[in-house]
Amino acid sequence: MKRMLSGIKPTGQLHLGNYIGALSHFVEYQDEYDVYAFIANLHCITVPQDPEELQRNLRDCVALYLACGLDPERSTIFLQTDVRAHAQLGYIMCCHTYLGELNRMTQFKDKMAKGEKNLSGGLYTYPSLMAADILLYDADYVPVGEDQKQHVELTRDLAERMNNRYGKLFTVPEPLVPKVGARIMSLSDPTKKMSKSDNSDKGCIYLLDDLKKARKKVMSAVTDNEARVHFDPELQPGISNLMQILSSLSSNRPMGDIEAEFEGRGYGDFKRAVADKVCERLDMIQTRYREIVEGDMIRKALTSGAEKASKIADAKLDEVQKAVGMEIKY
Ligand code: ATP
Ligand code: LTN
Repeated sequence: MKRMLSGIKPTGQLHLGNYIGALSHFVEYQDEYDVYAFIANLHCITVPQDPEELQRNLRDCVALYLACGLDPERSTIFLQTDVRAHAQLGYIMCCHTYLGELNRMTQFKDKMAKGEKNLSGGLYTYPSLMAADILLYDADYVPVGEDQKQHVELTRDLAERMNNRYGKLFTVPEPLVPKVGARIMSLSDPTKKMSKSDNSDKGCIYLLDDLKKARKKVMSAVTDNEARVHFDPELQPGISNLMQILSSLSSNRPMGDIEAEFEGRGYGDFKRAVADKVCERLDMIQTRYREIVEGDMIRKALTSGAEKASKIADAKLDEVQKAVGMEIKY
Protein backbone atom coordinates (compact mmCIF):
# COMPACT_ATOMS: atom_id res chain seq x y z
CA MET A 1 0.00 0.00 0.00
CA LYS A 2 1.39 3.43 -0.94
CA ARG A 3 2.05 5.78 1.95
CA MET A 4 0.64 9.26 2.30
CA LEU A 5 1.66 11.89 4.84
CA SER A 6 0.54 15.38 5.64
CA GLY A 7 0.45 17.83 8.51
CA ILE A 8 -1.34 20.94 9.63
CA LYS A 9 0.20 23.73 11.63
CA PRO A 10 -2.56 24.93 13.98
CA THR A 11 -1.31 28.45 14.71
CA GLY A 12 -5.02 29.27 15.04
CA GLN A 13 -8.37 27.56 14.59
CA LEU A 14 -8.77 25.35 11.51
CA HIS A 15 -10.89 26.87 8.75
CA LEU A 16 -12.81 25.81 5.69
CA GLY A 17 -9.74 26.35 3.46
CA ASN A 18 -7.73 23.85 5.54
CA TYR A 19 -10.63 21.42 5.37
CA ILE A 20 -11.31 21.68 1.63
CA GLY A 21 -7.67 22.03 0.54
CA ALA A 22 -6.15 19.38 2.79
CA LEU A 23 -7.99 17.70 5.65
CA SER A 24 -10.95 16.35 3.67
CA HIS A 25 -8.48 14.63 1.33
CA PHE A 26 -6.57 12.93 4.16
CA VAL A 27 -9.94 11.42 5.11
CA GLU A 28 -10.86 10.37 1.55
CA TYR A 29 -7.52 8.70 0.96
CA GLN A 30 -7.71 6.48 4.05
CA ASP A 31 -9.18 3.56 2.13
CA GLU A 32 -6.59 3.66 -0.61
CA TYR A 33 -3.40 4.61 1.24
CA ASP A 34 -1.53 4.14 4.47
CA VAL A 35 -2.21 7.64 5.85
CA TYR A 36 0.06 9.46 8.33
CA ALA A 37 -1.49 12.70 9.58
CA PHE A 38 0.32 14.78 12.16
CA ILE A 39 -0.04 18.01 14.08
CA ALA A 40 2.96 20.17 13.20
CA ASN A 41 3.57 21.74 16.62
CA LEU A 42 7.26 22.40 15.87
CA HIS A 43 6.19 24.43 12.85
CA CYS A 44 3.69 26.35 14.99
CA ILE A 45 6.41 27.99 17.09
CA THR A 46 8.19 29.46 14.06
CA VAL A 47 5.96 32.46 14.79
CA PRO A 48 5.27 33.74 18.34
CA GLN A 49 2.47 31.87 20.14
CA ASP A 50 0.58 32.38 23.35
CA PRO A 51 1.25 29.09 25.24
CA GLU A 52 -2.30 28.58 26.49
CA GLU A 53 -3.86 29.39 23.17
CA LEU A 54 -1.42 27.11 21.37
CA GLN A 55 -2.33 24.21 23.67
CA ARG A 56 -6.02 24.75 22.95
CA ASN A 57 -5.41 24.94 19.20
CA LEU A 58 -3.37 21.73 19.22
CA ARG A 59 -6.06 19.84 21.09
CA ASP A 60 -8.78 21.24 18.83
CA CYS A 61 -6.78 20.30 15.76
CA VAL A 62 -6.57 16.62 16.81
CA ALA A 63 -10.25 16.66 17.76
CA LEU A 64 -11.08 18.10 14.34
CA TYR A 65 -8.93 15.52 12.54
CA LEU A 66 -11.06 12.88 14.24
CA ALA A 67 -14.34 14.77 13.85
CA CYS A 68 -13.73 15.19 10.11
CA GLY A 69 -13.39 11.44 9.76
CA LEU A 70 -9.76 10.44 10.26
CA ASP A 71 -9.98 7.01 11.84
CA PRO A 72 -7.18 6.08 14.28
CA GLU A 73 -7.78 2.41 13.52
CA ARG A 74 -6.89 2.91 9.87
CA SER A 75 -4.60 5.97 9.95
CA THR A 76 -1.67 7.03 12.09
CA ILE A 77 -2.39 10.31 13.85
CA PHE A 78 0.36 11.88 15.93
CA LEU A 79 1.87 14.99 17.46
CA GLN A 80 5.14 15.98 15.79
CA THR A 81 7.11 16.42 19.05
CA ASP A 82 6.07 12.94 20.26
CA VAL A 83 8.40 11.64 17.56
CA ARG A 84 11.80 13.12 18.42
CA ALA A 85 13.31 12.12 15.09
CA HIS A 86 11.55 15.06 13.35
CA ALA A 87 13.71 17.71 15.04
CA GLN A 88 16.86 15.66 14.56
CA LEU A 89 16.39 14.86 10.87
CA GLY A 90 15.16 18.45 10.45
CA TYR A 91 18.60 19.66 11.52
CA ILE A 92 20.36 17.24 9.17
CA MET A 93 18.13 18.35 6.28
CA CYS A 94 18.88 21.96 7.13
CA CYS A 95 22.60 21.20 6.70
CA HIS A 96 21.80 19.88 3.21
CA THR A 97 19.67 22.86 2.12
CA TYR A 98 21.30 25.77 0.29
CA LEU A 99 20.62 29.34 1.39
CA GLY A 100 19.62 30.12 -2.20
CA GLU A 101 16.86 27.51 -1.94
CA LEU A 102 15.48 28.93 1.31
CA ASN A 103 15.66 32.45 -0.16
CA ARG A 104 13.39 31.37 -3.00
CA MET A 105 10.55 30.10 -0.79
CA THR A 106 7.61 32.38 -1.47
CA GLN A 107 6.02 32.08 1.97
CA PHE A 108 9.12 33.52 3.63
CA LYS A 109 9.72 36.02 0.84
CA ASP A 110 6.15 37.35 1.18
CA LYS A 111 6.60 37.95 4.90
CA MET A 112 9.90 39.73 4.26
CA ALA A 113 8.32 41.82 1.52
CA LYS A 114 5.52 42.87 3.88
CA GLY A 115 8.24 44.24 6.13
CA GLU A 116 7.32 41.97 9.06
CA LYS A 117 9.81 42.52 11.89
CA ASN A 118 11.71 39.96 13.99
CA LEU A 119 11.10 36.95 11.73
CA SER A 120 12.74 33.91 13.34
CA GLY A 121 15.50 31.58 12.13
CA GLY A 122 13.01 28.75 12.58
CA LEU A 123 10.63 30.34 10.08
CA TYR A 124 13.43 30.67 7.56
CA THR A 125 14.59 27.05 7.86
CA TYR A 126 11.08 25.61 8.20
CA PRO A 127 11.06 24.04 4.71
CA SER A 128 14.01 21.82 5.73
CA LEU A 129 12.04 20.59 8.74
CA MET A 130 9.04 19.99 6.51
CA ALA A 131 11.26 17.90 4.24
CA ALA A 132 12.32 15.82 7.24
CA ASP A 133 8.65 15.33 8.26
CA ILE A 134 7.95 13.78 4.88
CA LEU A 135 11.17 11.86 4.24
CA LEU A 136 11.25 10.16 7.65
CA TYR A 137 8.29 8.05 6.52
CA ASP A 138 9.24 7.46 2.89
CA ALA A 139 5.89 9.00 1.97
CA ASP A 140 4.87 8.50 -1.67
CA TYR A 141 2.27 11.27 -1.67
CA VAL A 142 1.76 14.51 0.21
CA PRO A 143 -1.75 16.03 -0.04
CA VAL A 144 -1.52 19.82 0.41
CA GLY A 145 -3.13 23.06 -0.72
CA GLU A 146 -1.54 25.13 -3.47
CA ASP A 147 0.55 27.25 -1.07
CA GLN A 148 2.55 24.24 0.14
CA LYS A 149 3.44 22.78 -3.25
CA GLN A 150 6.73 24.66 -3.44
CA HIS A 151 7.82 23.15 -0.11
CA VAL A 152 7.09 19.62 -1.33
CA GLU A 153 9.06 20.36 -4.49
CA LEU A 154 12.03 21.43 -2.37
CA THR A 155 11.62 18.17 -0.43
CA ARG A 156 11.96 16.27 -3.71
CA ASP A 157 15.17 18.14 -4.55
CA LEU A 158 16.64 17.46 -1.11
CA ALA A 159 15.71 13.76 -1.29
CA GLU A 160 17.39 13.44 -4.67
CA ARG A 161 20.46 15.33 -3.49
CA MET A 162 20.92 13.06 -0.49
CA ASN A 163 20.18 9.92 -2.49
CA ASN A 164 22.88 10.94 -4.96
CA ARG A 165 25.37 11.74 -2.25
CA TYR A 166 24.82 8.84 0.16
CA GLY A 167 23.05 6.10 -1.80
CA LYS A 168 19.31 5.50 -1.85
CA LEU A 169 17.98 6.79 1.46
CA PHE A 170 14.60 8.32 0.70
CA THR A 171 11.49 7.86 -1.41
CA VAL A 172 11.04 10.96 -3.57
CA PRO A 173 7.50 12.18 -2.69
CA GLU A 174 4.87 13.70 -4.95
CA PRO A 175 2.60 16.59 -3.94
CA LEU A 176 -1.13 15.95 -4.40
CA VAL A 177 -2.88 19.24 -4.97
CA PRO A 178 -6.66 18.98 -5.49
CA LYS A 179 -8.03 20.19 -8.85
CA VAL A 180 -10.85 22.08 -7.16
CA GLY A 181 -10.43 23.86 -3.83
CA ALA A 182 -6.62 23.97 -3.60
CA ARG A 183 -6.85 27.67 -2.85
CA ILE A 184 -10.07 28.76 -1.18
CA MET A 185 -10.18 32.55 -1.12
CA SER A 186 -11.26 34.97 1.58
CA LEU A 187 -15.00 35.70 1.49
CA SER A 188 -14.40 39.38 2.15
CA ASP A 189 -11.54 39.75 -0.35
CA PRO A 190 -11.54 36.99 -2.98
CA THR A 191 -8.13 38.06 -4.25
CA LYS A 192 -6.55 36.78 -0.99
CA LYS A 193 -6.32 33.23 0.32
CA MET A 194 -8.69 32.29 3.17
CA SER A 195 -6.32 32.28 6.12
CA LYS A 196 -6.21 32.15 9.90
CA SER A 197 -4.10 35.28 9.80
CA ASP A 198 -6.81 37.14 7.86
CA ASN A 199 -7.20 40.61 9.39
CA SER A 200 -10.96 40.55 9.21
CA ASP A 201 -12.88 37.65 10.72
CA LYS A 202 -15.55 37.99 8.00
CA GLY A 203 -13.51 36.39 5.25
CA CYS A 204 -12.71 33.16 7.04
CA ILE A 205 -15.13 30.41 8.09
CA TYR A 206 -13.76 28.43 11.02
CA LEU A 207 -14.78 24.80 11.38
CA LEU A 208 -15.98 25.59 14.90
CA ASP A 209 -17.85 28.79 13.95
CA ASP A 210 -21.36 29.10 15.26
CA LEU A 211 -23.64 28.05 12.36
CA LYS A 212 -25.50 31.37 12.31
CA LYS A 213 -22.22 33.23 12.08
CA ALA A 214 -20.97 30.96 9.29
CA ARG A 215 -24.21 31.49 7.34
CA LYS A 216 -23.87 35.24 7.72
CA LYS A 217 -20.31 35.15 6.41
CA VAL A 218 -21.43 33.32 3.26
CA MET A 219 -24.44 35.57 2.74
CA SER A 220 -22.28 38.69 2.96
CA ALA A 221 -19.46 37.31 0.78
CA VAL A 222 -18.12 39.84 -1.73
CA THR A 223 -19.39 39.12 -5.29
CA ASP A 224 -19.71 41.31 -8.42
CA ASN A 225 -22.20 43.02 -10.74
CA GLU A 226 -22.18 40.40 -13.49
CA ALA A 227 -25.44 38.89 -12.18
CA ARG A 228 -24.69 35.36 -13.33
CA VAL A 229 -23.34 32.28 -11.62
CA HIS A 230 -20.43 31.53 -13.89
CA PHE A 231 -17.01 29.98 -13.19
CA ASP A 232 -14.37 32.53 -14.12
CA PRO A 233 -11.83 33.11 -11.33
CA GLU A 234 -10.31 36.13 -13.16
CA LEU A 235 -13.48 38.03 -13.91
CA GLN A 236 -15.72 36.74 -11.10
CA PRO A 237 -13.36 35.72 -8.26
CA GLY A 238 -16.00 35.92 -5.50
CA ILE A 239 -18.64 33.85 -7.29
CA SER A 240 -16.02 31.37 -8.53
CA ASN A 241 -14.73 30.94 -4.98
CA LEU A 242 -18.25 30.18 -3.70
CA MET A 243 -18.68 27.74 -6.60
CA GLN A 244 -15.46 25.97 -5.58
CA ILE A 245 -16.72 25.70 -2.01
CA LEU A 246 -20.08 24.31 -3.16
CA SER A 247 -18.48 21.89 -5.62
CA SER A 248 -15.91 20.57 -3.10
CA LEU A 249 -18.60 19.99 -0.48
CA SER A 250 -20.79 18.16 -3.03
CA SER A 251 -18.30 15.47 -4.14
CA ASN A 252 -16.67 17.73 -6.77
CA ARG A 253 -19.88 18.51 -8.59
CA PRO A 254 -18.95 19.88 -12.05
CA MET A 255 -19.02 23.67 -12.43
CA GLY A 256 -21.26 23.37 -15.51
CA ASP A 257 -23.88 21.63 -13.38
CA ILE A 258 -23.87 24.41 -10.82
CA GLU A 259 -24.05 27.05 -13.58
CA ALA A 260 -27.06 25.28 -15.09
CA GLU A 261 -28.89 25.02 -11.77
CA PHE A 262 -28.55 28.74 -11.05
CA GLU A 263 -29.05 30.07 -14.57
CA GLY A 264 -31.32 33.10 -14.47
CA ARG A 265 -31.50 33.07 -10.66
CA GLY A 266 -30.12 35.77 -8.34
CA TYR A 267 -27.00 35.67 -6.19
CA GLY A 268 -29.21 35.46 -3.07
CA ASP A 269 -30.50 32.01 -4.07
CA PHE A 270 -27.02 30.83 -4.95
CA LYS A 271 -25.49 32.08 -1.69
CA ARG A 272 -28.27 30.37 0.28
CA ALA A 273 -27.41 27.07 -1.39
CA VAL A 274 -23.73 27.52 -0.52
CA ALA A 275 -24.57 28.51 3.06
CA ASP A 276 -26.83 25.43 3.44
CA LYS A 277 -24.04 23.12 2.29
CA VAL A 278 -21.43 24.77 4.49
CA CYS A 279 -23.69 24.69 7.57
CA GLU A 280 -24.69 21.08 6.95
CA ARG A 281 -21.03 20.02 6.88
CA LEU A 282 -20.04 22.19 9.87
CA ASP A 283 -22.97 20.83 11.87
CA MET A 284 -21.82 17.25 11.24
CA ILE A 285 -18.23 18.06 12.17
CA GLN A 286 -19.19 20.02 15.29
CA THR A 287 -21.53 17.31 16.63
CA ARG A 288 -18.74 14.79 16.35
CA TYR A 289 -16.20 17.27 17.78
CA ARG A 290 -18.29 17.72 20.94
CA GLU A 291 -18.44 13.96 21.52
CA ILE A 292 -14.69 13.66 20.98
CA VAL A 293 -13.57 16.39 23.37
CA GLU A 294 -15.74 14.88 26.11
CA GLY A 295 -14.27 11.39 25.72
CA ASP A 296 -10.78 9.90 25.83
CA MET A 297 -10.30 9.45 22.10
CA ILE A 298 -7.66 12.16 21.62
CA ARG A 299 -5.24 10.70 24.17
CA LYS A 300 -5.72 7.17 22.86
CA ALA A 301 -5.26 8.13 19.22
CA LEU A 302 -2.10 10.15 19.92
CA THR A 303 -0.54 7.48 22.13
CA SER A 304 -0.88 4.69 19.61
CA GLY A 305 -0.04 7.07 16.74
CA ALA A 306 3.22 8.19 18.37
CA GLU A 307 4.25 4.62 19.02
CA LYS A 308 3.67 3.51 15.46
CA ALA A 309 5.22 6.63 13.88
CA SER A 310 8.29 6.55 16.16
CA LYS A 311 9.23 3.03 15.08
CA ILE A 312 9.38 4.04 11.43
CA ALA A 313 10.95 7.44 12.02
CA ASP A 314 13.65 6.22 14.44
CA ALA A 315 14.75 3.51 12.03
CA LYS A 316 15.01 6.02 9.16
CA LEU A 317 16.95 8.50 11.28
CA ASP A 318 19.42 5.77 12.21
CA GLU A 319 19.86 4.82 8.58
CA VAL A 320 20.51 8.45 7.61
CA GLN A 321 22.99 9.09 10.42
CA LYS A 322 24.90 5.97 9.46
CA ALA A 323 24.95 6.91 5.78
CA VAL A 324 26.18 10.43 6.54
CA GLY A 325 28.93 8.97 8.76
CA MET A 326 27.69 10.49 11.99
CA GLU A 327 27.72 7.30 14.06
CA ILE A 328 30.72 5.56 15.58
CA LYS A 329 31.21 1.88 14.81
CA TYR A 330 32.61 -0.27 17.62
P1 ATP B 1 -3.08 29.67 7.05
O1 ATP B 1 -2.79 30.54 5.86
O2 ATP B 1 -4.50 29.58 7.33
O3 ATP B 1 -2.27 30.08 8.24
P2 ATP B 1 -1.26 27.60 6.35
O4 ATP B 1 -1.22 27.11 4.95
O5 ATP B 1 -0.19 28.56 6.72
O6 ATP B 1 -2.67 28.19 6.65
P3 ATP B 1 -1.84 25.11 7.76
O7 ATP B 1 -2.94 25.41 8.67
O8 ATP B 1 -0.80 24.20 8.30
O9 ATP B 1 -1.08 26.43 7.39
O10 ATP B 1 -2.40 24.50 6.41
C1 ATP B 1 -2.81 23.19 6.39
C2 ATP B 1 -3.15 22.78 5.01
O11 ATP B 1 -4.27 23.55 4.55
C3 ATP B 1 -2.03 22.97 4.00
O12 ATP B 1 -1.97 21.85 3.17
C4 ATP B 1 -2.46 24.19 3.23
O13 ATP B 1 -1.98 24.15 1.89
C5 ATP B 1 -3.98 24.06 3.26
N1 ATP B 1 -4.64 25.37 3.15
C6 ATP B 1 -4.45 26.45 3.94
N2 ATP B 1 -5.22 27.48 3.54
C7 ATP B 1 -5.91 27.03 2.46
C8 ATP B 1 -6.87 27.64 1.58
N3 ATP B 1 -7.28 28.89 1.74
N4 ATP B 1 -7.37 26.88 0.56
C9 ATP B 1 -6.97 25.60 0.38
N5 ATP B 1 -6.06 24.97 1.17
C10 ATP B 1 -5.53 25.68 2.20
N1 LTN C 1 4.09 23.49 6.16
C1 LTN C 1 2.73 23.07 6.26
C2 LTN C 1 2.48 22.12 7.41
C3 LTN C 1 3.39 20.98 7.32
C4 LTN C 1 3.32 19.89 6.39
C5 LTN C 1 4.42 19.05 6.71
C6 LTN C 1 2.42 19.55 5.36
C7 LTN C 1 4.49 20.76 8.10
N2 LTN C 1 5.11 19.62 7.75
C8 LTN C 1 4.66 17.88 5.98
C9 LTN C 1 2.69 18.39 4.64
C10 LTN C 1 3.78 17.57 4.95
C11 LTN C 1 1.86 24.31 6.39
O1 LTN C 1 2.29 25.33 6.78
N3 LTN C 1 0.66 24.19 6.05
